Amino acid sequence: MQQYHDLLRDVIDNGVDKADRTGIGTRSVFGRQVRFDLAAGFPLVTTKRVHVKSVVYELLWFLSGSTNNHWLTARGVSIWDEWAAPDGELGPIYGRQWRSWPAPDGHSIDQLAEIVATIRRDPGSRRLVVSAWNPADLPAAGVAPAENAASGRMALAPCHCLFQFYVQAGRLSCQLYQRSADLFLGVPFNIASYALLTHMVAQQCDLAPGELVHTFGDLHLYRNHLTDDIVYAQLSRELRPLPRLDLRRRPPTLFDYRFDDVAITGYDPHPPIRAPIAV
Ligand code: THF
Repeated sequence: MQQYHDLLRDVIDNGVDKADRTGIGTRSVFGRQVRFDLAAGFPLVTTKRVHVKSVVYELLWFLSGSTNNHWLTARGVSIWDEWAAPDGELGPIYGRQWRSWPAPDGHSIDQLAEIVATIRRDPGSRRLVVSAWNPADLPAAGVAPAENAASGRMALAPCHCLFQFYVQAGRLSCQLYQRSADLFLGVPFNIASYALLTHMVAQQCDLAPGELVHTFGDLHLYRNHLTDDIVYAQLSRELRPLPRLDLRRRPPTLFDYRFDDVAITGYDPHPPIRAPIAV
């Protein structure tokens, strides 16, 4: 995960101070790209422990099409608690747009099911794109996330908002465009999540996992993470070997994976580093 450490250094060295929606303030750069060869290991940050259970359940939740935080809390995952309405709703975020994007004529589009079908039928397609950025469902500006969710809008605008698959020589690659990226807390989750999704889609299409290409818009470190016991502590730690990921079973569809299907071995990270999340 040298790439991750290079991004931390890049934002520290080249970032510009910027006020943000949450009021905390960031140091920010615009337009960066890193790539991970999924054959070289599973790209999980090793210089702090990443809570893989939250990553896996969050992805299964997206894949299920659910947008209700109760699904996650029932499984002990609290990473979406800060944004949910009292009934657990987060509005039409990722799960809704991926699995049932509302079409103008009232039917809904299962973007992910169509992607798997298209990769199988026409792997050379240049249209293997999934978008969560649905302008009609974006939150109203200046309204709190839970209030937006309660009124049927997205609690938060999608941060990882578009991804594209690419097949070459029997390998499936994925490129993610992330418009806004919380480098310390969110990005290790986002990398692991899309790496896992790529493994799953590859398995469903009888392909080997290729590369994950991660492209960033506003890449930032929150000011309250730029401290000796958070970001600088992590930068002082030595990288360790990447773990590996195996899918223990091949479920009938992309939507039938279960938590126990995901096996991560050889993960020996440094201890976790706690940091406050910007809401
Ligand atoms: N808001 C902000 N400010 N950053 C984000 O990364 C982010 N997301 C999602 C929506 N809004 C965001 C939520 N994803 C953690 C990790 C990912 C999140 C939210 C929170 C977090 O607190 N991680 C801790 C604890 C892990 C745990 O309890 O499981 C960590 O140490 O990693 C990005 O998509």
